[in-house]
Amino acid sequence: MGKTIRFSISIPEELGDKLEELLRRKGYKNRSEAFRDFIRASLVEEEWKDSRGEVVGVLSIVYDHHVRALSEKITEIEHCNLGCVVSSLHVHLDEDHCLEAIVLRGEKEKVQRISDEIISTKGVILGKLLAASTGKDLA
Ligand code: NI
Repeated sequence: MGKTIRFSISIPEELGDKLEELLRRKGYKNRSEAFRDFIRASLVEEEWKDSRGEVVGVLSIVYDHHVRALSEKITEIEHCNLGCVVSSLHVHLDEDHCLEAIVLRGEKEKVQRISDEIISTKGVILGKLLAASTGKDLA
């Protein structure tokens, strides 16, 4: 980590009260840590808006493993995109349902396309792509 800088900011009192309440609810011990996280979250948001760069996403899906050939279809999509699928975690939730967390890394459009392909597969009940980061441009 580089040099640390200090600066002060001015905000309306009401907003300050809301900020304190938010930090308390989220369990932040100090404002600096919260602001570091807020800034990083904005940087990741920007990273995902730029389609040229490399992104990392975590796709979580819940599906019914009784749906015919679904597990095989998901595995097939993963195998067809080896360069982009970094890892996956499988959890047997109950007798019927499975959860998978799939880490995707690559060009945003490709990560999005793979994610959409998996989510839209018949039998996938819930799918959500979390915008993570390579961490490269985050201090
Ligand atoms: Ni399972």
